[in-house]
Amino acid sequence: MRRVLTYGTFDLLHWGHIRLLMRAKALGDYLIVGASTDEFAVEQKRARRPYHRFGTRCDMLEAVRYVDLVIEESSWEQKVRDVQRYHVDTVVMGANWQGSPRFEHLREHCELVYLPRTPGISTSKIRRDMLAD
Ligand code: C2G
Repeated sequence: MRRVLTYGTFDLLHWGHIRLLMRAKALGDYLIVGASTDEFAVEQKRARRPYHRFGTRCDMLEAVRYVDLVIEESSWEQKVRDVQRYHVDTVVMGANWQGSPRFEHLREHCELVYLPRTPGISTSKIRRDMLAD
């Protein structure tokens, strides 16, 4: 069984997120999603906290047909441990992370795949568009 792992905040879950999860699942048989805690989301984006709290974002991810397990993402350092603990074959991230030292070191432990982002949609665009209405 090929096990795939991806990370994200997945706030205001949208089509770009769903397409990422769909394509990540297609790379294996079991998809694990590391969802950022509210604190980690603020720390790594240096922005306001997510609209949906961590618990809600986890519940929404668990309702997505491609997702088999949701785990907490609370630090950058946890990723090697996650790969080992969950026997992950492939880590998948959107191409905005391409070449990032936050992920490149994982190549020593598993396959690393970057997928093209879905153009024209993002959580921040949704926020902006809602304000403009
Ligand atoms: N994504 C995408 N297309 C979009 C928007 C997002 O493919 N239009 C992808 C991102 O590239 C990411 C995933 O969906 O792989 C989740 O996106 P975010 O919630 O914005 O997460 P991000 O801030 O990229 O990850 O360890 C990483 C952190 O959790 C933050």
